[in-house]
Amino acid sequence: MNRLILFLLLLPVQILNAQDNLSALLPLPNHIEQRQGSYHLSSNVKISSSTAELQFATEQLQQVFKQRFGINLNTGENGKIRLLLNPKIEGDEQYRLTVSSKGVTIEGKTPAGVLYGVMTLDQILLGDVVSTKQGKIQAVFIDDKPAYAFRALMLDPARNFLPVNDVKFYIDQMARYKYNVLQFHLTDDQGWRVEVKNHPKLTQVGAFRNPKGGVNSPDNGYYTQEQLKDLVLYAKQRNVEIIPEMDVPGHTAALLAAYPELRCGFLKDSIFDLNKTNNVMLSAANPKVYEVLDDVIREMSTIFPSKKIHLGGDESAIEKNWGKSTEDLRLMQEHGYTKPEQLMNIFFGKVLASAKKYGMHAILWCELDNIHMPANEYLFDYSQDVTLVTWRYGLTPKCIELTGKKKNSLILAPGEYCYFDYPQYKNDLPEYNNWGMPTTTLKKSYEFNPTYNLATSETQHIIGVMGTLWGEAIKDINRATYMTFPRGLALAEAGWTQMPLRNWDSFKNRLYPNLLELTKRGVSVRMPFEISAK
Ligand code: TNX
Repeated sequence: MNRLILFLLLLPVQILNAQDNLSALLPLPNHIEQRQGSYHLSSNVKISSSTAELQFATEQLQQVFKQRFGINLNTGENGKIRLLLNPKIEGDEQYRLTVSSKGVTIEGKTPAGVLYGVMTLDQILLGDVVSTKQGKIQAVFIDDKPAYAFRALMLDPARNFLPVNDVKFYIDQMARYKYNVLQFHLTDDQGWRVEVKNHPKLTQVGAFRNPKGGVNSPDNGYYTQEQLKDLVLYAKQRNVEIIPEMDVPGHTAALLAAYPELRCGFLKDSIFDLNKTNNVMLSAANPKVYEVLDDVIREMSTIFPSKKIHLGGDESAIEKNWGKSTEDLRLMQEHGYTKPEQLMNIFFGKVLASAKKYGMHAILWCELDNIHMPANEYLFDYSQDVTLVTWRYGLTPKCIELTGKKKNSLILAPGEYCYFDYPQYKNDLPEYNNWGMPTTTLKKSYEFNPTYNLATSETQHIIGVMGTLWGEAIKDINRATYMTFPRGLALAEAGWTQMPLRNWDSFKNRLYPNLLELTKRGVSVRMPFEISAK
């Protein structure tokens, strides 16, 4: 390990408390070298960028100088502040930031890397109040790249709709902390939030669960395809990829409110409403189900260029729905199945074939069989090309082991660390949610170790982490950011910074300037008073 980093790690907490150029870095960069001297800024200094692809990063940098030093810097040739694409840099999100007495250089292999260098420079200035006031930047060399390629937050506008501008606001905050994926939970029992041109009732019926509420009610609303395309571009500029989620075959009351004929046969005559039940399921035996889902996936593939789609697969009430109708029983007999759970193989066999047909890579919530069947097995035989997300409380180690054996890529969203709908502090309003979830304190979130102390060979299939903000009690964007921050800052560091460099006391200190900065930007955050109390 670099001796300087080791030195930094051993610095007593009091010294880290001092405001300097490292005191607001979050997530902590993986390689930092403090250097002698500083760069003195003057207002006639220019910013030079090596290509037009760096325009967005350049504009962001101009804003940084404006905000931190109060000066407007022009762009031009031979500037002392340089943004460069450097093909010799290895990682797609890697950046090198060099500040010396001669100037500032930020290099990356891609515009995303350069943008991350700009974000880090901004945090250097945020932390180093004294130098910034004197119009200078302390010399430093940072060569940084993420621990994990997939660093996601999940928003759930299915439960309570979030207008498009609020989602953009959320993406802005994500990007500052180097999150690069927004998983967008667009459908659930409480709402279908995405326009599907071939099946307009999905939104006409499924997006308006409160007819009296009007368009400003969080109960109602959906995104048009045009809005989503615009959102995708907005996110891409900030190196955030949007992955849509259509949750099937459970969590489908909104879909079934629009097209009740797709319900599984057994429940044909039962009464249910949009929002009122979460036990309904799509039929596995009705060919129309697959036609509709094929259309949905095809239309999504034209909106989301990342070509990834999350298809749910969680919490299906199989025992209440499947394996009872004559159609289901016939299907089971045909395939020699003895358990209704096995119909999942048919269901996802078809749905995943649609994803493949449209060039989309599928992601599913991992259901371990110990919920429905004997322990230590998958609920059904996920094909190897599916990426799974582990989420159930306490089951992640088992899921890491099983996905490793079966060779599925894995995203970690364990309930005990990554569920940001859970309260942050006991009995602390407005943490209240009505399904009585356990408390996940900031400290607990920070303790998340994505390697689970396993050998590298056992964790190589882990591609990253995800914080999930389930939306049952998230009525608006202020509540969304309040529940996300600061825990989302802890998770940002779990996704970016190598475990040996992570340290709770250091994080605690770097947190405060960032919470203040978020607040200044109009982001509602929770002040974690319990950790500041002596
Ligand atoms: C379980 S986590 C769900 C969500 C709920 C959440 C509430 C998962 C894959 N499914 O539908 O919103 O619990 O915490």
